[in-house]
Amino acid sequence: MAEYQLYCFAQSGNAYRAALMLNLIGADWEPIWIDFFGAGVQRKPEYREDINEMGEVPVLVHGKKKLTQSGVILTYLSDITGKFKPQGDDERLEALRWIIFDNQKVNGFLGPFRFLRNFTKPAGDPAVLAFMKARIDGALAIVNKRLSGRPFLVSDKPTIADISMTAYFYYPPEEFGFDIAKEHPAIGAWMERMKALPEWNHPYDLMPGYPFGSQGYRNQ
Ligand SMILES: N[C@@H](CCC(=O)N[C@@H](CS)C(=O)NCC(=O)O)C(=O)O
Repeated sequence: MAEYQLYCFAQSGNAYRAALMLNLIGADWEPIWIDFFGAGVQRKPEYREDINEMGEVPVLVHGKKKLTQSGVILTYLSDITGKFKPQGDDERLEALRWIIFDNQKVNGFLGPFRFLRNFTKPAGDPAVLAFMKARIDGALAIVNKRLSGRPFLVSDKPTIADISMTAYFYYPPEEFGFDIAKEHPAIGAWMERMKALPEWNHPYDLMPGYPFGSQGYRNQ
C-alpha cells in the first residue's frame, strides 16, 4: 500500500490540487476513485460517516490521519515536507489569503460553472451560467493582474497558493466555452511555468475516471 491515499476523480479540480501537490513533492501515493457522477458515493451516509462528513472530495489519508479541504491538505503536505511552503509569517498569511480567494471566488465558481455546462442534464439555466461567468471573469482579471510582473502568487518561487490556483485551469477550454490562458495572458504564462515543474501532470492523467464514467486514466 502506498504511503498516501487520495480520494479523488479525474474531473475534480478541487482534488487535482492535492494530486498535483503529491506528484510534485514526489510522494508515494495512490488514488482511490470516487464514483461521483454514477453512484454518487459522496452523498451516501457511509461516506459521510466514515470518510468525510462534508460529503466532499478530496480526502487525503496518511497513516492514521485523514484530512479534507484541499487548502488544509496542501498546508499539511508543505508543513511535513518543507516543499512549496511559504517562508515566514507574512508569506504564510499571504498564501492563505490567496487560497481562500481561490476557493471562494476563482475555482469556487469555475468548478460549478463547468459542472453545470458539462455534467448536469439538462445543463444549467443560462441566466445562472451568465451570472457565474461574470463573477469568473472578474476573479480571473484579479489573478491576472496579480501575476503580471511577478512569476508566482506570493513569492519568486511557487508555493501552495499557486498549486491551489491550478485547480480547474488545465481542463480543456471547450469544457468552459472560453480559454483561460488566452484571455488572461499573465495567467497563461504562469500556467506554463507551473507546467514546467518536474512531475507536473494533467488532471486527466493524474486521477482516475477519464474518459468519463470509467476508472481508467487518459493515457491507458
Ligand atoms: N473547498 C473544497 C471544495 C471541495 C469540493 O467542492 N469538491 C467537490 C468535488 S470537485 C465535491 O465533493 N462536491 C460535493 C458537493 O458539493 O456536494 C476543497 O478545496 O477541498
